[in-house]
Amino acid sequence: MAFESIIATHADGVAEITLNRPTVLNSFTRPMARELQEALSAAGEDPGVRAILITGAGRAFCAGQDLAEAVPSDGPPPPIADIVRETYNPTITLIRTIEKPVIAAVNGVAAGAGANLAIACDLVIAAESASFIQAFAKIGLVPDTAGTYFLPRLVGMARATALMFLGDRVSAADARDMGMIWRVVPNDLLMDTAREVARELAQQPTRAFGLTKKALNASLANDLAAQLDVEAELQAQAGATHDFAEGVAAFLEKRQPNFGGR
Ligand code: T3D
Repeated sequence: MAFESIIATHADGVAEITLNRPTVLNSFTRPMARELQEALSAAGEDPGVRAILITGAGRAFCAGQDLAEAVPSDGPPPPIADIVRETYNPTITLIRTIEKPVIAAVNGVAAGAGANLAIACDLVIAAESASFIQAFAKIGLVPDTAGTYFLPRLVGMARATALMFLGDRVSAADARDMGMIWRVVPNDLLMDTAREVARELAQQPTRAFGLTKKALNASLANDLAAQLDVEAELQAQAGATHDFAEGVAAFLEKRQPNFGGR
């Protein structure tokens, strides 16, 4: 697929998507969002893709909304709710509903919608020099891109509120220590590490991962009884997969499983 604002490649069962507007720190325009959504949908539907990796070109991961698009110098601004509904909401919905692991490799600053795009991914690996900024209040906006959903659940209400009110830059190490992200690695190891994790996940039971995502999504809202029901229902589906049969056979035969993702 030919894109202008992203780069999309595919190797070893991993779709890699690079936000590619480095001169403006990969900030989001509506065309870039449409391309990202197209690439995510294609990766979600392609049975040859079993893990998805999102990163940024240049020194940033993503600086959120392109403010020149949001407030153009030569005309009226587009309705802000339309930007949120067209750019961010479908992107987050895709990331959370694609039944495959989605990994963010955060190579630099992730601000505003860029920070919340990262933390909506299943696994977040950041370079040591990366940082996360809830930049919205600094320009008089409310956090969007599901930040008000995920951040309090990841770091707790007290920290989420302070981060959103103060807009402080959080280092990768602090983000890891407060539970916002999974892992921090030296800058020069970021992409190798992220690709290795993605390739490893792409060899694993993809259907079980997809069902695990469903269970985790449901757990964010369910009470215990409802969640136990969800687990029983999803386990029935996992138990009917080829990968379950293969995993048990491999265990009993004392060999490594060869999961096909089915
Ligand atoms: O419609 C709506 O707005 C609703 C949707 C909202 C979602 C949101 O994401 S709102 C939050 C938008 N993002 C921000 O407010 C962050 C703005 N950027 C920054 O605060 C800083 O750039 C950073 C802290 C991220 C990085 O700072 P620094 O010093 O490393 O880089 P810089 O010099 O500020 O930026 C480098 C270039 O990128 C610069 O352009 P220039 O001077 O070289 O021509 C800068 O203008 C450009 N840039 C950075 N962020 C954006 C941007 N251009 C457009 N939009 C941006 N968000």
